[in-house]
Amino acid sequence: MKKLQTSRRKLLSLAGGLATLTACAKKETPTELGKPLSKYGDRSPHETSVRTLPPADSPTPSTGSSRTPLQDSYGIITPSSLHFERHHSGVPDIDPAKHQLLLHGLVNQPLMYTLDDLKHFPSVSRIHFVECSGNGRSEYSAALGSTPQASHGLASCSEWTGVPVSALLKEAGLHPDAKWIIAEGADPCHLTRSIPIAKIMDDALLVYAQNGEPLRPEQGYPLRLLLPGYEGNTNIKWLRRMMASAEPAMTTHETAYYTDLLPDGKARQFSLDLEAKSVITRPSGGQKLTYGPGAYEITGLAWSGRGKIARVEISTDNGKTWKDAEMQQPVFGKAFTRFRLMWNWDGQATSIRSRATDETGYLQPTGDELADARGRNYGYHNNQIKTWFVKADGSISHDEHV
Ligand SMILES: Nc1nc2c(c(=O)[nH]1)N[C@H]1C(S)=C(S)[C@@H](COP(=O)(O)O)O[C@H]1N2
Ligand SMILES: [Mo]
Repeated sequence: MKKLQTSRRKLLSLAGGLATLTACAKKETPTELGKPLSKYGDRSPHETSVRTLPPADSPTPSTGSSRTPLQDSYGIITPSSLHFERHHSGVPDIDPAKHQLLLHGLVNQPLMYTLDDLKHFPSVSRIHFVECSGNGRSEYSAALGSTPQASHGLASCSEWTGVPVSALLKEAGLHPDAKWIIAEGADPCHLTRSIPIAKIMDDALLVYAQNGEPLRPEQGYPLRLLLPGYEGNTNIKWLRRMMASAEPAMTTHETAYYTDLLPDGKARQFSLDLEAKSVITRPSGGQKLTYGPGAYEITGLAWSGRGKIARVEISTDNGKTWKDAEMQQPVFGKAFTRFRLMWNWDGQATSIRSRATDETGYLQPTGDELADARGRNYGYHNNQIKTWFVKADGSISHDEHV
């Protein structure tokens, strides 16, 4: 910040500026004009925040994930162009006019829906996060995530528009023996997951729009299953089939993957609800407190798959004491919640961290608490408290020693 001086000379030049503006308004002095109107907007060329990609020489470029730059985000909505991606066999190119959804199995009347059929139903719009169960995996290992993007970037939050799945099931007539819905994607790997019927009837949505426009191809265009608060993998993109069944299908993605090996050697299956989590996004790893000792806003994101965030606390003294952060209102259930707290940095080395409590009373665990319960299995569903280390020179790192 530069200090501005109000001198007589400044005031005179200000007056000169005003005269020029008035002249411009009168079109007396044609100057170089700006760019004309455009049909579809783009961000300023000065903005460079992007998703991180796997190495360019990956032998399997159609599988993998890209991460949202959470450290650059404002508020709670992720721009669609920066929503994280996780594809198991690439993004299919689907013609919405030809796409259909089959609903069959334990129903009285199997049905086939076009996109137009689905848009004919009363619609709902809801704000929810999507998070991959692999998000936070870095925190199990010694190579901790060095920025919010690296540690927590497999999570994003959008406004989704579509139809409650329950509306379709009412139309098809669900058989009393139906306890699961087996949902299948139209991508080459036909990703398939079994979803408990209670979840489907509670708040499952078939979404065709994201942040006010049709879904992005990367997010499942033209149709996706959106299961608020459930692990990302179950949110089947490019959805083409739902089969009502008495039993889960035991597919690859609910047996070989996305299960949690526990310390006693058994594996936990169907870890569907994502537990409360938070991360400070600014100031965070890779950034610097460039204004020296003084006041800084600490801000970040918290979310829970079990409902609303009830409280976010921040510690700026290595976890010794905690202060309540302010939460941006309104707070939505199973959505990103933006939190903020003013902090007066005294110029000493310290560490900062946040912890979230959700409306069920569940408190985000420390790394040690998580390891006691689950072991250090380098697997999925890591929601431990994330710490950023601040050095006396103001630089911030994910690691005390770096
Ligand atoms: N059909 C299909 N659905 C899918 C996937 C996929 O590869 N194919 N990936 C899943 C995984 S593992 C995650 S984490 C989320 C990612 O959603 P996004 O790419 O919109 O962020 O979609 C899920 N749904
Ligand atoms: Mo995932």
